[in-house]
Amino acid sequence: MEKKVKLAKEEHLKEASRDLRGALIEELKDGTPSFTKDSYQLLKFHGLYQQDDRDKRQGKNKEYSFMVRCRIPGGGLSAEQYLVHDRLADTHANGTLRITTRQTFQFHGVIKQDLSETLSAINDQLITTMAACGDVVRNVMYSPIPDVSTKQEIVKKYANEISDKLLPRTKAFHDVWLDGEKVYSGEKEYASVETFYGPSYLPRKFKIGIAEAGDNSIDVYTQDIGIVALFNDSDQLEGFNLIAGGGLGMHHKKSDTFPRLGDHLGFVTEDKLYETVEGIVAIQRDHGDRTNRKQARMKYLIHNWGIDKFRDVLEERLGYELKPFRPMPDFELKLYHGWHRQRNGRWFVGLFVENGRIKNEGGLRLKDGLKEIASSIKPGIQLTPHQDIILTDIKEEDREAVEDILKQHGIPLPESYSNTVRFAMACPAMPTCGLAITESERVMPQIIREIENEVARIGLQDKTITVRMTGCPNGCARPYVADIGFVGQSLEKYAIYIGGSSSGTHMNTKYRDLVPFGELTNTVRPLLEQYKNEHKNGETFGGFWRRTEFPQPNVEADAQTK
Ligand code: SRM
Ligand code: SF4
Repeated sequence: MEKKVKLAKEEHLKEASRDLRGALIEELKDGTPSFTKDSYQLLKFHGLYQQDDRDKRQGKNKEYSFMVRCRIPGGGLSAEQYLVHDRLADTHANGTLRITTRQTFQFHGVIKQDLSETLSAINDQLITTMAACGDVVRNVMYSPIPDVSTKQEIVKKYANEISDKLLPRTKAFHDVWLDGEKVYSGEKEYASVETFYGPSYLPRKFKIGIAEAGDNSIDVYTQDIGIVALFNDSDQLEGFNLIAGGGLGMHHKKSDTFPRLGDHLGFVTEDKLYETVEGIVAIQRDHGDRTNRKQARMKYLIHNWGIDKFRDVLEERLGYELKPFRPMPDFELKLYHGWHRQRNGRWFVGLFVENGRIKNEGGLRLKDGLKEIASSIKPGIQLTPHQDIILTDIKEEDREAVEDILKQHGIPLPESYSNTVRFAMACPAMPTCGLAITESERVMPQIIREIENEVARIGLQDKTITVRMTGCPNGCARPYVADIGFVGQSLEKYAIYIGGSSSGTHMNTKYRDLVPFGELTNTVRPLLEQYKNEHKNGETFGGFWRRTEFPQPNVEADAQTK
């Protein structure tokens, strides 16, 4: 007898939702500040998370608002599109724009009544929020190298193609947010229009990124599918190496959940890229775990099957064999900060945005400065996977004006920040993220400056030591590939991970559990000192700690701090 499979409840919800409509139209108009639990799940596919300000919680009373996430493949947008985001941040959100680790914008604090206006204003700019979240292929990333070579155009072209082709076909977004008239609840039969995804979409979120060989800014090994574009010496495209099965989310107490780097799957030429990518997503669609969402990412399928079986199943589905994975140049984490000349003679300038938050605070009026540059100079805008912004296509004669506007708004060029600060990232966490256990973005400026002081005192300021913090183990700022990762574990306490690599090829390992916030710098200080004294020539901090045994904890001192 065939064993009955008990699907996760979200599977039934997706299937019954008539391609992601559910009761969204009715609930949008019901005069309440929030949506029901079922609609909350469907909203994600539309790029929305129902949140509440956790600073303002009083017992069970919550002040609801929404996080709105855009889908901007590779983070490229025009000055006009930028200005609409800038305006909406003030009129409908909390006055800030948040650049995410997947190269897009998030708004926080949008109230239910303003959702339709916000989404239609974004939509008018030919940007969607559809499929920015949910169990689908999300924002496709690519190396954000502005127009310095033909390589960039190729990477961009394929990222856009993959993003467009794997966008859900449903018109639900239009019906709910732009039209709002049609009500489907009376309809008995509904035939899904999702020819690829089907009515239940994917078992879980799915992430794809394309890197240019040698550039690991997208953390290519952490993607469900990491694609590496390979070029010959004359900058002609040879094809793509495929890496599959990366993903970082985990739970502190569930050992069957873990972060994982992708495996080398094979090489394809450009004519086969899309078909192969679609084949991989289809395997996850058909074989991914739909019974347990904690095991539903493709990384667990690949972990359980092994990459060889996965490749066999893929090749059988495709009807052709993948070529062997090709050797690649070493990866490097590139930030593209400062001024650089483009191929067309124009300039781009990469600016540091602390933890991705574009805002005005004290003397640093980043939001106003960027707005003025976007209005008067009209550069291209490129968001980066490191939560930064690059202004592109600036004419030689406009460079001075850009510099003047930056100065007038107290915006320093990235050179005036230390390596420690520039290479740090933190996720939003409190007060908006419902899953946060600890603070992250709000406390990172303090902790990173403490570490910056230590790094300078010890004499390591010329080294690149990446520090990343998250408010829970889900890994949104990719802390498990950082040299030093701080991961929220319990109230104001963090697990510390040491030994990742900015080239993305190594994960770190846990060094300490439950370190109080106030002890984070003290706990990593001896590791910085030992690295300074004992590392070999050219060895990175992460590399040193991967070959060196961690010092034993000082049990007495630890007991006093916990
Ligand atoms: Fe994330 C959930 C923020 C990149 C793994 N992530 C969330 C939510 C939506 C919380 C929730 O589900 O209620 C967070 C919203 C917080 C807020 O208030 O804004 C959130 N994730 C973010 C962003 C904004 C962090 C940032 O600092 O920029 C990033 C938005 C990316 C985007 O534009 O699409 C973000 N999240 C990531 C990454 C990094 C990446 O994709 O390169 C990861 C690790 C890679 C991966 O997916 O494995 C990541 N986020 C998660 C997970 C764990 C998934 C898992 O497999 O277990 C969750 C929780 C979940 O899905 O259940 C999550
Ligand atoms: Fe929220 Fe955790 Fe992601 Fe941080 S890592 S944004 S706390 S889900």
